Amino acid sequence: MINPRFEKEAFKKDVEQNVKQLFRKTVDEASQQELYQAVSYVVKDAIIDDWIATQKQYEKDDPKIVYYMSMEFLLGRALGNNLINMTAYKEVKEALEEMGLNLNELEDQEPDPALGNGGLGRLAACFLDSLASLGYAAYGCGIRYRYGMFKQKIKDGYQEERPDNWLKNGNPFELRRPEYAKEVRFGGNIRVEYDDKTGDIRFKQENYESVLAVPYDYPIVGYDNHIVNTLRIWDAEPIVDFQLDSFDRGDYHKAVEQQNLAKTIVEVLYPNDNHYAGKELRLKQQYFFVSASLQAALTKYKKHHDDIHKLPEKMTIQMNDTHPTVAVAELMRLLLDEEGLGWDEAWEITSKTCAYTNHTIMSEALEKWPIDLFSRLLPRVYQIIQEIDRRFVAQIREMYPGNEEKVAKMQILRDGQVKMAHLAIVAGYSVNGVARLHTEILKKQELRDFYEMMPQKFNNKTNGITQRRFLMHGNPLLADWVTDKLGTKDWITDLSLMSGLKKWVDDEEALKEFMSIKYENKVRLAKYIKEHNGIEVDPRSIFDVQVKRLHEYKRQLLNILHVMYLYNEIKEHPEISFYPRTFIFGAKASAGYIRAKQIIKLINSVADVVNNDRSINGKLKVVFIEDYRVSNAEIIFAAADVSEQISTASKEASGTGNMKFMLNGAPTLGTMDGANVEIVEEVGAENAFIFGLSSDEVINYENNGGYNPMDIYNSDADIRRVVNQLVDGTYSQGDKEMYRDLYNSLLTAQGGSKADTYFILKDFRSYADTQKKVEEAYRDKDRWAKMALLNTASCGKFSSDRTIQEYVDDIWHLDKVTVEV
Ligand code: 26W
Repeated sequence: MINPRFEKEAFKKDVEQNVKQLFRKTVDEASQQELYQAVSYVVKDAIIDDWIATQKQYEKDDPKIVYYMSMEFLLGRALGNNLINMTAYKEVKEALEEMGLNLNELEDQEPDPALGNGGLGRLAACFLDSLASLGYAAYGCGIRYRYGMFKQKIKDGYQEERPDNWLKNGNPFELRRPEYAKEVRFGGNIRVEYDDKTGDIRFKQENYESVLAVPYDYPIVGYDNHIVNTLRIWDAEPIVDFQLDSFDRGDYHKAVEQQNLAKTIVEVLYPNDNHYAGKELRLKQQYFFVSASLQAALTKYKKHHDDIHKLPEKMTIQMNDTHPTVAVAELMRLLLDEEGLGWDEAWEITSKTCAYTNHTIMSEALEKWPIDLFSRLLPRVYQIIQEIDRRFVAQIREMYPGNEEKVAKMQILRDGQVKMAHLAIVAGYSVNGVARLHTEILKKQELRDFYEMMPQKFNNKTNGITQRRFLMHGNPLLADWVTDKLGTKDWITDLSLMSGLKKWVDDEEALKEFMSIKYENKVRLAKYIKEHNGIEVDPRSIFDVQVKRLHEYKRQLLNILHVMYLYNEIKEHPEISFYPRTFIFGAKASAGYIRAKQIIKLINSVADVVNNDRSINGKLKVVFIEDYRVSNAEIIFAAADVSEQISTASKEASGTGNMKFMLNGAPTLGTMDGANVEIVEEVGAENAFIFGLSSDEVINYENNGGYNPMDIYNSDADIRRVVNQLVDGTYSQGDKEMYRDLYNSLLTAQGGSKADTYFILKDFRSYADTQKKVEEAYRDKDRWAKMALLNTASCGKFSSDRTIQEYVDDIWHLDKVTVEV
C-alpha cells in the first residue's frame, strides 16, 4: 500500500506548506533548490512513519542484526530512489507536474552524496538497498565526511580536484542523534592496576585525547515493504567545549588539540582507490567509526539481553575490506576491559561475530600499519593484537612444527607492521572474495597459507547490483518495457524473472522496441554530452563506454591506444568502410596518482585531435565525461552499446559496472577477469566479446619475470606506430616529452616494476581484432538487437538481492522481518 501522504492533493498541500514554513515563500517564488528541499521533507515525513514502524517491529521480533562496517558508502542521490522504493515515483511526478514542477529537475538539485571512491563503496550502498528490500535488520556503519569524493574538473585536458561540499545546503534526509553519542579515545599510555583482593587486572588508558562521536542516521528504504533500515554515519565533536578557564588549569593545549582532532578526523574521504598510503589520520578515522559503532551495538544489545556470551546469536559484523578490521581488536577490548570477560570468553564471542570480505588482490592496496604508529595511537588495542598474534603463532607452530616460513608468511605482527588482512582472517569466522575467479585466486595464491590452515572459513560471494536504482530509476523506459513484456513487476524484487524476456528474442517487433529504447537513451546521453562537453555526438554511432576509476590495471590506456590505432587506420584508408563510433570515458584519478592523470590528459588530447579532424567525417568521436559519479552513471549505463571491461586478467576482483551495463543491454567487451567470467557463463560466449590473456597466463608470466614488450613493439608495425605517437608530438602539439612516461611504462622496466606491467601491448592485437568483431556484429542490426536483449534477459544472477541472500544463508543467518501497516 502506498503511503497516504503521497495522495496527490495532500502531497501538494504539504509541499506548499513546507515551502512556506522553511523559506517564507510561495511555490512560484521558491528556487528549484528550495523546492527540492520542500519536496524532500514531505518524503522524509512519509519515510519516518515507516522508519518508526520498522524499529518497533525489530524491538518486538528481536531479529539478529548485521552491522555492515564500511569506510565508504557511495549512495548516490536519495530523493528519486526513495520515491521509487516507496512506489510513489509516478504519483509524485504527476502531482508535481500539476504544480508546474518537474521532478527530474528537482532531483538534479540534490548533491550526490559521494562518501566513497568506487566499487567497494557503491557495493555497500547496493547491499543496504537489498537488505532493506529483503526485510533483514541491518545497520550500515560509516563516517559522515564533511567532504566526500572530490569534484572533478577538466581544465585544458587535465584533471583538477575541487572540494565536494555536499552538505552546503543541509541534508533533508539525515537525522542527528546526539543521544546516542559515544566517546572515542586515542593515544596516551596504559596503566595496569592490580586488585589485591580479587586478583583482577585492569587496564586504564591515561593521558589520552578523545572525541565525541555523534551519529547521523540516514534512512534506507526497502522496496514496497515499509521497511526502513538505518545507515549510521558518525560525525566528530570535541568532547570539552573550548573553555578559557582550561587555560588556567594548564589544559589549554589539550583543549585546542581535541578541538582540532574532532575537526580533522571526519574532514575528508581519502580519494585513494586500491592504493594504501599509510596516513595516520586514516587510521584515526578507522578506529573512530569502528569504536563508536561497536559501542553503540553493544549498548543496543544489552538493552534487551543480559548474557553477553550470546552476542553472536543476535549480531554479526561484516568488515568491508581491511579498512574496518581494527573492529576485531576493539570488540575484544570492549569485552575484556568494559565487560570484564576473560580472554577465552571474549575470543569465543569475537571470533563468532566478525567476518571479512576481501575486495582486491592488488598488493599495494593491502593495509599494513607501521607498528610504532599503530601502538602510539591505539596502545590498548595494540596490546590485544600482540596477544592475538602470540596465540596465533603458537597455533601455527603446533600445526606446522618446525616450519618457521609459515610463521613468517602468516604472522599478524611482522616486519614492523600490523597486517590488517591477517588480523581479520585469524579473528573472523568467514573470509570471502567477491567473484568466483577472485575467490579462487585468493585461495590458490594470495591467501593460500590461510586457506590451507582454515579452509572452512573461505567462501565466495559474487557481487551484485540493485535493479531498483540501475534499471527502474536510471532507465525508466526499459523498466516499463520489461514489466510490459514479462506481464509483471515482480522482477523488481526477483531479478531472475528477467530470463522470461528470452522468449522475445525472435520477435522482430519486440527487438525493434528494445533498440528504440536504447536509441532514446542515447539521445538523452548525447544531449548531456552536448551540454557538458560541447561535443556533438551522433546517437546512431556505436556508444562504446568505459566508466570506472582510473587505474593502470583497468587499462584505459589500452582503450585509448586502440582509438589512436583506429584513427591511423581511418586516415590511411579512407576508402575502407568504418562504422561510426563514439568512445566515451569517465574516470576519476586519485589526486596523487600521476600516471593515471597523464592517461586522462592523453584521452582528452586524443579527443581534441580526433573530434576536430574534419577529414574523418565524424566517423570517430572521443568524449571524456567530467566528474563521473552515480547520478550521471545512471544515464550513461542506459545509453551504452558496448561495455568495456578490459582489466588485466586476475586484477579486477569482480567489477560491478559490468553488471550495470549488462542489465541495460550492453554486451561486454572484456577479458576473462572478475565477474566477467560469470557474466559470460550466464549470457553465453556468443553474446560477449572476449579477448586477451587468461588470469592463469598472466599469473604465470608474473611468476616468471614478466614478458618482453619489445618483441611486440619490434614485430608489429601498427602497435609500434601508435606507441611512437606518444612521443612524436602528434597528440601534444609537438611536445615530445608530455607522454614520455607513458611510453616508457610500456617499453622499459622501471624502479621495481616490469615493462608493461599490465600486459597492454601483449593484449593489444587480440583487443583490436575483437573490436573488429564488435563492429561486424553491430552492422547486423538484427543480430545485435538479439545480443543486447539477451544480455538484459540473462542478468538475473547479478542482483545484489541474490548476493545478500547468499550472505544471509551462508554467513550471517539473519531472520526475515515483515512490517505490518
Ligand atoms: C587503502 C586504500 C584502498 C581503498 C579502497 C584500498 C582498497 C580499496 C578498495 C578495496 C578498492 C575497491 O573498491 N575494490 C573494488 O571492489 C569492488 C566491490 O567488490 C569490486 O567489484 C572491484 O573489482 C574492486 O576493484
